[in-house]
Amino acid sequence: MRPNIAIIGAGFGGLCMAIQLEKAGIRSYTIFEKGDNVGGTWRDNTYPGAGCDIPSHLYSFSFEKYSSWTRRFPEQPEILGYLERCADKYGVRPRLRLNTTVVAATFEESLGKWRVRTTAGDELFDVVVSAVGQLNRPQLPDIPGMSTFDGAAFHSARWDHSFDPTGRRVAVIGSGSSAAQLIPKVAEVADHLDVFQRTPNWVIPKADAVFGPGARTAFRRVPFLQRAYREWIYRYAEGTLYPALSGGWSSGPLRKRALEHLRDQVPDPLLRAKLTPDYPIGCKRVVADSKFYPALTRPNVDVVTDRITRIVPGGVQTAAGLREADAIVYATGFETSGFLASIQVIGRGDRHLAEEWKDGAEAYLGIAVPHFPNLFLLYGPNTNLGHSSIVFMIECQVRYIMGCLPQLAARGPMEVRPETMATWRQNLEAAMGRMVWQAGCTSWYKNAAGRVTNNWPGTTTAYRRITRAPRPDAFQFAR
Ligand code: N01
Repeated sequence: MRPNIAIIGAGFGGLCMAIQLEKAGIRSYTIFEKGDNVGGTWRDNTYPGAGCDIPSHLYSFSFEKYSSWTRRFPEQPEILGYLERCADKYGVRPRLRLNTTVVAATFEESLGKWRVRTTAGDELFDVVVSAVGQLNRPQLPDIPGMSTFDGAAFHSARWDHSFDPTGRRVAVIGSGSSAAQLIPKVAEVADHLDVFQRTPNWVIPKADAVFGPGARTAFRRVPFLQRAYREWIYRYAEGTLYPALSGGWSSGPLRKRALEHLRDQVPDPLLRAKLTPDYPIGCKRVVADSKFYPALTRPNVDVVTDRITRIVPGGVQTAAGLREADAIVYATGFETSGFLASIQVIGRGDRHLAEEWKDGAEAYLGIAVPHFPNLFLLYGPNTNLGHSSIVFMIECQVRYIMGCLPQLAARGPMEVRPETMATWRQNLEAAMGRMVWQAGCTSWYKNAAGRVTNNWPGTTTAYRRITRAPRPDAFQFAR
């Protein structure tokens, strides 16, 4: 039996799943994509300066290495181009339904199949693979008066390209990774820029570099060189960044490096004080950027730490007074802890995923949920990283799901056992207790109750090991 598979989302995760199915000769799949192109977050985030702080040679599929990356840290158009080429090369486009939003998925017990409801109608599938990502639903703040603002106002992930910041007064609310990338670009052309910072982030330098024609030719002609370079980045992330960003041995040196970076780039002690975090490094996602601090020292830029009280037609009202603005950019992040919240998912016994997850999303290996047979998640709960490439994690998950397909084909719908899940939860909680994310900070790694629902507490090497192949005893089968 060839399972009929619905894939939700055509970003890195959905494309990886589709490509591996193609490679295995399984063409009985459909990718549903709400947007008008592949690319996921790299299609959505087109703000000036958008890019990735994981090196390009690791932030790409292991089976589709690309020798012609033009920079050490890729920018958004180049990543999107890479994903588009992957979709073309592996022939997934004929099975791609663009502009089609999945609104619900219900497991029909009598049929042993999922009924997937999209904006185009209902269809039955044996398997559902969710590849909706963790950073796909922009989060706008809840500030009184937002709708009264007179000028342009938009979220960083919904950049309004009809707005030209040249010579204008711009307010950016938020100072995370997205803000850090767009602020230098906007500051260069704006008349004035106010950066509204609620919490300072730890910022480390980003040692970006251009790969000239010589380097690119060398990577192309000597595949070993490219493999070795990728391996070196991977090992550095695992061996040095992982302990640093999880509260281990190398957090001291990394903290020192961040403070030196601040001292080198921000001469004004008052501004430096505003930008110095008071929580452990790694607790929130560390910003890797070498252009952010210099932008904040420009004469046309102010870092505003006064509490925002409301938005008024002419700008942003703070506890200390009005900051006039022609445009407001909400660089306020994403709704990260809801995972599949935009889709009504109903499993066996009429169980609603939203209800099952009301105290926090969780899944065995981040992939499987009890009572939801043949539903698999990519980049699901507790699989995000602060130190390395999510593409690596996605490849582990796809390989695991590919390993499940023959089992469910032979023995009917498979569902992770509640006792497997309980052991998983216990181990995860024990590991989480050792991580820095629970220290005194707020971050998108946690849900409102403070439970870390997004991050993986181990190394990626450990994750690869435990996801190498599905253990049949972890699951119960219909037959
Ligand atoms: O979002 P964020 P992001 N009033 O959640 C502030 C990846 N990414 O889009 O810290 C005032 O990090 C909030 O303040 P606080 C990367 O994984 C990667 O920047 O909560 N401020 C914070 O400053 C990243 O971590 C890259 O106090 C409010 C900001 O908004 C993730 O995406 C580039 C507020 C949100 O920061 C998300 O990054 C871009 C309010 N009501 C993104 N609400 C790279 O590879 C929120 N804030 C470099």
